[in-house]
Amino acid sequence: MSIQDIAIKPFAGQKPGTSGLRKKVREFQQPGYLEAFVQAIFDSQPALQGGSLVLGGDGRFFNREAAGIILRMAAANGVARCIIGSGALLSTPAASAVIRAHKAQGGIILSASHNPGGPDGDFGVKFNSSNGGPAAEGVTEAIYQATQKISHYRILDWPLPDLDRVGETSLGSMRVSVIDPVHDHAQVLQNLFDFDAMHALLKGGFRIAFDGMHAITGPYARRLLVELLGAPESSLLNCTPLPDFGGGHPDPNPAHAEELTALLNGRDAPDFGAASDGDGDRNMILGRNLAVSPSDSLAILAANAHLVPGYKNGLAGIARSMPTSRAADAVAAKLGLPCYETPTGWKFFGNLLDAGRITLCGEESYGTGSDHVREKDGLWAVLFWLNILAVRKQSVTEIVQQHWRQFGRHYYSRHDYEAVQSDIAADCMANLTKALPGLPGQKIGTLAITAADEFSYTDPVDGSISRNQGLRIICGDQARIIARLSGTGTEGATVRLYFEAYEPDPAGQQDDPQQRLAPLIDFAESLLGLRRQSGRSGPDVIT
Ligand code: VG1
Ligand code: CO
Repeated sequence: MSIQDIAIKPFAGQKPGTSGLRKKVREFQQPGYLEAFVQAIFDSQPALQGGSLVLGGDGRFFNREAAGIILRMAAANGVARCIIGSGALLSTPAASAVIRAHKAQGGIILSASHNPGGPDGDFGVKFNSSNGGPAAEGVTEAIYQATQKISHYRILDWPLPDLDRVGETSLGSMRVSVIDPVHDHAQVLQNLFDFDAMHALLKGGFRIAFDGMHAITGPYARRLLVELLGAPESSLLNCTPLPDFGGGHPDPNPAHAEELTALLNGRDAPDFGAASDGDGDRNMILGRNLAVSPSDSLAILAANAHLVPGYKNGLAGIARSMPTSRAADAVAAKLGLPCYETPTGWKFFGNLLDAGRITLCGEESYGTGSDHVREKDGLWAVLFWLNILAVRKQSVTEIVQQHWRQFGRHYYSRHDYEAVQSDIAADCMANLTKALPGLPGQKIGTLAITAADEFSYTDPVDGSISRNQGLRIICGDQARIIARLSGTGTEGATVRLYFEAYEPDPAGQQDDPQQRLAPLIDFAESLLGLRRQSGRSGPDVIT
């Protein structure tokens, strides 16, 4: 058994983005590429030496090989114990739960989340800190700095233990605990929700459909929904994890979860539908003929949290990412709760959660979560909805429409222009940036623009400042347009445009969102020139 010190060049890969380092599988497979990034984690996080590291991924192509390399590197870098999900699997929220349950010093999650997998698809590596959450910006920066001066990586030259059998084993002097990937996470969820009430709901004939999109959530959904809540096995769609996700795009939205959406819109539809993404942190909630907007979902969970055992004593506060609609703000105002607006990406919720300032948080990109872990959590949201449905005994549609009547409706849509030529995307964003100072006072139809700026965020807990977090055009409480560049794409640039319009009057709440938002959509194009310059007739994905 020997520790090898292998020479490598400083890392030329780009900085980690919104959620870890995400690249094509082929880039990660280049000799020394994964190793350089992982060595930079060990070099910049000294607490891992002599400490515990959690490891697991979403099962995509290259997951197992990467886990093997990281295990052997962990052993060579002095990690005392590695806790790994059997089969090298862990969903992102489960990894967060495991880090917290075992008081580990950190975790490495192998996932490119909702990006497609397979040999031609994407791979990713995320580092989570000891609170269970995504590395804060300072930690990411330290890892990045370490990649720039790296000269060697350390790896143990020794065969791996059996990672498929749950139990204690070792690799060199490192203890290896192979755990059931579902157990710790299921335990946390069982402490939050009324499983008896949900069991009774399903027993009473309430039908559900859960789409695992051939990604990591299959085993989690089977344990929670079938084994613990008694849903029939037929409620599970695409719940066998596959390395290429069955060729699909594991992004739970009506565009990519077509099969489930068609099921809920068809004859004899189930009462409730849900889907999760590649790594299990996102959720989409469907009723019959209704896709709940993720921004509305956050607001509805907040307004109904008192019905759920884990939140019955009330919420400390709510946070949403800046592009997420202000539906949650309306609920916070009604409940007298603080409401925080953070930049896109879950890492910005971490300090607020750790400081006890918020209990619930969410993003427009189908992410919702709470202080139970430090990641967004797909199955948590599914159970939260089922618990509310079990108590209120109404349909998803009734609950959503009643919410709009009470709080007003925030029409919402996100338009994604994917893999745009980088210089064109930059040019369009520059057009908008230039226009911003002249916008206040102008009108979009009847809406008066009250402010236009580039969003920057000062963390209320540690005072750190994050600039360039998106361009905003604000029409008071009435409407907003937001534009930002994605930090998770792996080809060209992805431009995201977000549109929101508020309608307090119940008589005006039944329109189609695209129609209602059309003046905002046209106005954005007039400033950006994105369709014109990219030669596209419209967005690639509308959610
Ligand atoms: C996207 C979403 C963002 C989310 C991030 C990671 O980032 O917009 O809300 O936090 O993905 O989600 P971007 O920079 O492409 O807009 V996941 O499910 O990849 O961990
Ligand atoms: Co994800």
